[in-house]
Amino acid sequence: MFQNAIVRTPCQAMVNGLTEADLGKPDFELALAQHADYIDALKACGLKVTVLEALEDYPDSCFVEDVALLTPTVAVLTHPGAISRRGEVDYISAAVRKHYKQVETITAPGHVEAGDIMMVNKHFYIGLSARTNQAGAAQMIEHLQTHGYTGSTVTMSELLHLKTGISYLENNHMLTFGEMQSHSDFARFNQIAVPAEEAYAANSVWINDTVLVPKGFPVTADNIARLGYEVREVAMSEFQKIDGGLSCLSLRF
Ligand code: CIR
Repeated sequence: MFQNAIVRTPCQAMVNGLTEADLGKPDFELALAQHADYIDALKACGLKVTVLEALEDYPDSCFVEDVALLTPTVAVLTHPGAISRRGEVDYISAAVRKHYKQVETITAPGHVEAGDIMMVNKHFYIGLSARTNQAGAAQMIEHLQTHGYTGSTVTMSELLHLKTGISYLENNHMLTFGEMQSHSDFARFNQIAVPAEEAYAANSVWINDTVLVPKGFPVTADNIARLGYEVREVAMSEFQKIDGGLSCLSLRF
């Protein structure tokens, strides 16, 4: 069960966030409203939410999930592959250190963005992407092993981050999209296949037996509800325009 979450208010510069999506520029006011609703959803799941201030110098800084990995006992500050995002790490550090005594770091030439990391019980799957390299993954696995966890790398070629295409919903259930559906690493899980037209919903988040699902993907929402979970939809259109998924907007621990 999770008790806490950390989020960061989107800055006005978020309209210029990194993106490969061809969906136009975000509407900043609508993004703020969607972010507020996201915070409400976290609170409805029973989490105490720390809201950090906007960082105007870092357009993508609302995607806090990428700059730290939080486990039950240790936090690891990452070293993002995206150069424009590296400075975000210093700003998340203080908030993380308030909650964790044990804090490790990833250093160059290692790159890690924690959107590439999926926790399944005490094991962490680490996607090798344009943002997370082998050196970074190796450092991460070493830190995890020091603290009693295990880690392994996952090859991938089509997705921005590992969790863009896969989400663990606990109880052996896993949402999978595209290349993740035929990946041997995940064959043993009960896979809920996300159809191509709902690809964005492959990034959904289990929080204390509620699953947050982006709004507008009814097939996936229904499939998750059928597993017995409470489903809460959250409008994410403005974050989707800059390639941000539901999980990226918070650190949960
Ligand atoms: C980026 O490209 O870094 C941001 N525009 C989106 C980051 C989304 N984070 C994630 O999927 N974990």
